[in-house]
Amino acid sequence: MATLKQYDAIVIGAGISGLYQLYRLRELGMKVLVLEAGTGVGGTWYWNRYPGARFDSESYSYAYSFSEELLREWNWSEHFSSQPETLRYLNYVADKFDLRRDILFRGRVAAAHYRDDARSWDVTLEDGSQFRSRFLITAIGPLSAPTMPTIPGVDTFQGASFHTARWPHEAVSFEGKRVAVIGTGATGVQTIQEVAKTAGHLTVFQRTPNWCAPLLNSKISPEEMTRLKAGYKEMFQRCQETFACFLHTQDPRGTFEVSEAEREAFWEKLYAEPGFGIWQGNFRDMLTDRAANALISAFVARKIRQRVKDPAVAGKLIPTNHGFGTRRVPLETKYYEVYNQDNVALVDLRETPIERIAPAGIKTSDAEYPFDIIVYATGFDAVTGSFDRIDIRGVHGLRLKDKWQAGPETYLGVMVNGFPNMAMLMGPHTALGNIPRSIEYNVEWVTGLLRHAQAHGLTRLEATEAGVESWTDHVKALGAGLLSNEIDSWMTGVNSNVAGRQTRRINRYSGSAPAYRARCDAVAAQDYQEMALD
Ligand code: NA7
Repeated sequence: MATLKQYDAIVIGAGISGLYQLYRLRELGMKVLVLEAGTGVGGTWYWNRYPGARFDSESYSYAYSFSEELLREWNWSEHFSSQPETLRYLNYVADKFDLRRDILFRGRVAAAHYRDDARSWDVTLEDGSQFRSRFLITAIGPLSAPTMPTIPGVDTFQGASFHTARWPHEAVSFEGKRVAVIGTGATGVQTIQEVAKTAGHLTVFQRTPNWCAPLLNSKISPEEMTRLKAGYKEMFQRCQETFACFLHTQDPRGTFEVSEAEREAFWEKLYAEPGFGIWQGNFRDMLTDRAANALISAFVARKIRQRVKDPAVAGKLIPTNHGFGTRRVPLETKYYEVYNQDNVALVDLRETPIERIAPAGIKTSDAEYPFDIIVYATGFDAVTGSFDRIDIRGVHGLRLKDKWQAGPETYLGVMVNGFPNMAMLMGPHTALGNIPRSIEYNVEWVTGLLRHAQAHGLTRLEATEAGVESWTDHVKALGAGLLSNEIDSWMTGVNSNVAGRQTRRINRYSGSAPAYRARCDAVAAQDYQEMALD
């Protein structure tokens, strides 16, 4: 063990959070190593190269805000950036701040074990190499453990098949091909509308329709970019003030406080505006009041019926088991119109479930469909899945996966009792929302904690049991009354393809981002007295 390479901090993951954490820890003069499974930086935007992948948040609101110079230098070409451009941006950031020299690529972490005698973490890669570090920071993302469906025969298919989050680096052509897409979440929707443009024939296998709304993306002219840059300060300030750090935030009015005509006009306006406004900027009671939710759902259902020519197909595309906004709203670009195309068919798996994947295609309860390509847009083992993949052990060898068996328990979404010197970025029970905004705050808070440790010679930082209990209770209480917590989705931790993930749990902090920051700021202002520091 004496030969282990020693670091002050090891960060797992070189996505948006890992890159920024490295930048900040360097400022503390720390010796930092970032371990990254991929061959490049970018995390989510490195892995998710599927056709049509792009932001649903405004590009500029999603960018890093910490460097004036970076903000001045980088120009976005579209209001909602595509994956290739976003990946270029993150590479630009890595180059600009010379981050690569502390990143080990192809370094997938298999295990991280805390050793109380050394007050350090021993980190082991899949290839067996080992490192030791005082602090361990997980920057592994809430949506980074892809899950394949547990349909029999998946391995027997003889054509090409891809999970959207493991898309090859080379372009895949759909020209003249018979293509299947399984899954109609935010990823499936983006994939379907893109693949439909060129596929010989596309068959969409839908188990649960989602409520989608128009993205209304457009190009940014150089003049507009100049104007946007001039307004960056106010824009980032607004993101700090809104509920979930988006440019959009709840309308203070209740659904029934306005006349029917006003309501309709408001919804028409939101439906015609780019981005998440219709989800994040709707009436304040939309996600808590059943009658209010039913009304907006009926409005969006009417839109779907207007856009899809065949009423039977439209009917299949309208969700019946959940209301608008209670799952993540996929933003779309002519998604519904895809079903008016001659080369696209929709298979409703509630009527005819998939029985198996066959060597030549997909067999449902009533037909066999031959395919050249199958795309699995089947999602992720969300929030805790990326932790479960790593053998993380704390004091006395306690496994994090076991500790969280009944659901995650954290202190501020950042620390876990029994796992000293480990901090999580975008972990369970932290404020997510517009992710980079939340990431910057998370990173700065963790950096503040480590700065405090440095200044006071502290070598063991741990959340107390009481601190964890109080935060976990708080997060659960915040979730009470939210219609989204009554629905199966990745947000409630349900994944039909993962053992033990069939029941809903509270996976996310659902309070406001400003309230989250106020709570964390208060802890820091009191020198982290709530924690066990030594
Ligand atoms: P999601 O939103 O979890 O969607 C996964 C989709 O795959 C969803 O439509 C599922 O249907 C479907 N699915 C999963 N397993 C199966 C099987 N076995 N058979 C048929 N259909 C299946 O993941 P996304 O990648 O779209 O998006 C995740 C988030 O990433 C997104 O919200 C953004 O925030 C970024 P189901 O609804 O479970 O019936």
